[in-house]
Amino acid sequence: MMQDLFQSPDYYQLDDLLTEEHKVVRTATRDWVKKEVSPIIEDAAQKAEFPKSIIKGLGEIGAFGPYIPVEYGGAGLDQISYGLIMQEIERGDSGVRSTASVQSSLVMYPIWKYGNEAQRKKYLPKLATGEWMGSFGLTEPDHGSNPGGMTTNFKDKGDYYLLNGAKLWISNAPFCDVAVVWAKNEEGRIHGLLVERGMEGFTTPETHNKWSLRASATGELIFQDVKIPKENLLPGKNGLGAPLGCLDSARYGIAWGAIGAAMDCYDTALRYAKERIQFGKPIAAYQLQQKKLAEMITEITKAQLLAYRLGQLKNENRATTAQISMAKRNNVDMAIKIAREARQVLGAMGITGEYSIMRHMMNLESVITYEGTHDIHLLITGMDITGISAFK
Ligand code: TGC
Ligand code: FAD
Repeated sequence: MMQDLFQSPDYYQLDDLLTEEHKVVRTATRDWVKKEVSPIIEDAAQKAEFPKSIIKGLGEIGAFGPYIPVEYGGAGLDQISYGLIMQEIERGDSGVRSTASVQSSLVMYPIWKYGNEAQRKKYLPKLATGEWMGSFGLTEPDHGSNPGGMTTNFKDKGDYYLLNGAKLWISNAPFCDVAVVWAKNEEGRIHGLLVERGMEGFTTPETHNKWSLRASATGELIFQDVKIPKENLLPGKNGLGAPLGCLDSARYGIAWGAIGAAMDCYDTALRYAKERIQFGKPIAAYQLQQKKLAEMITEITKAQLLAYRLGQLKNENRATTAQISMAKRNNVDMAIKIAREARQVLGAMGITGEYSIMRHMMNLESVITYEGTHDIHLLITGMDITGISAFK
């Protein structure tokens, strides 16, 4: 079993900026990850299985809906606490953070923001404990970066809606109890529908043979003439802006989460470099290895500052989509580069499951693709600063 020796880097004394509540939340999550995730995650990834045994614990530490009000079962925390929880969970594994992100920002968030009171009361408390698990269906086989082109659709049949179509690459799909599904009505307007497991014509086959996010279950959502009760439509917002609003919240969490993965790679590489002797000296004594480690801690520190400031703006409801997009892009790119460098510091040992680095590196290939690819985020910044969309 892998021993978790993680020590968190804090080169610019960012802890001074955190409140006592932030630190308590972070410590509780870090301790839980060391106890419940680190001992099992390598095995789960090797077997390509999502470890369902941790769902209850994720609910208990407040990882499902950290910022959702307490009256709906959430933890009622601020955005920086939410970020710190995502950082600590992704320090363990991006796939586990994915499960928490999807549940919180892509399932609970739209029900909280766009749902009515009956929907909030029915779904949110059960989602907060993990008694029910959710998924978010936006991407389709032919519409990934361009979700506005989706073809999944529903027709008003008087007593119910009839849903047809398919979603692909959906985290948590194979075991979700409820899916937030984005589909077009007969006028071509996008709406969110709550589709529950057991509804006739709704299936969720798992996607196999992934080399990335192996400890997270990914699948399809297939709808063949599914009858959706009318009370399952989210009434509060429609149009592409509705799912994109959820992505703002999830991308913010990823900007923090990626720091966790990078910290784990850096910390592992630093410890290894100080212990590994070659040519009579620890490899940490050689300039080329020091350059790698010095660049890693510099990039982590810059990413921490970006995430912290974004958290302040989020707390004040002032963070823009473009600011969130920049942090997601920068921090995931930073993490994937650190993972690649850190793996080299470990030489051959770096390719084994004895250390977490290769798993982080492979996971981050999904993280740099989902929630908007690196290129799409570059174009979002490009559009923001020039005023010209280069998407179409
Ligand atoms: P565009 O014309 O820019 O916008 C369409 C309408 O939406 C409005 N809008 C927003 N509203 C609220 N919040 C936002 N963040 C918004 N961004 C845009 C916009 O004002 C407009 O409104 P209206 O009234 O004028 O119609 O849309 P576009 O078709 O040009 O596309 C823009 C683009 C490419 C940036 C966008 O579609 C995009 O972000 N594409 C990337 C797709 C993506 O990120 N998919 C993620 C799927 S979910 C996922 O990956 C989960 S992984 C989770 C895990 O496991 O952790
Ligand atoms: P494409 O859109 O086909 O893009 C292919 C390439 O073309 C990319 O490099 C892209 O940057 C580039 N490209 C596309 N358009 C442009 C352009 N206009 N200009 C320049 N370059 C462009 N989706 C969900 O809805 N829910 C989920 O829970 C979910 N979970 C996921 C889990 C995993 C493990 C993965 C891998 C994906 C998940 N996704 C999910 C889907 C994810 O959001 C999409 O994969 C992503 O949005 C990219 O879409 P695509 O894969 O179809 O790539």
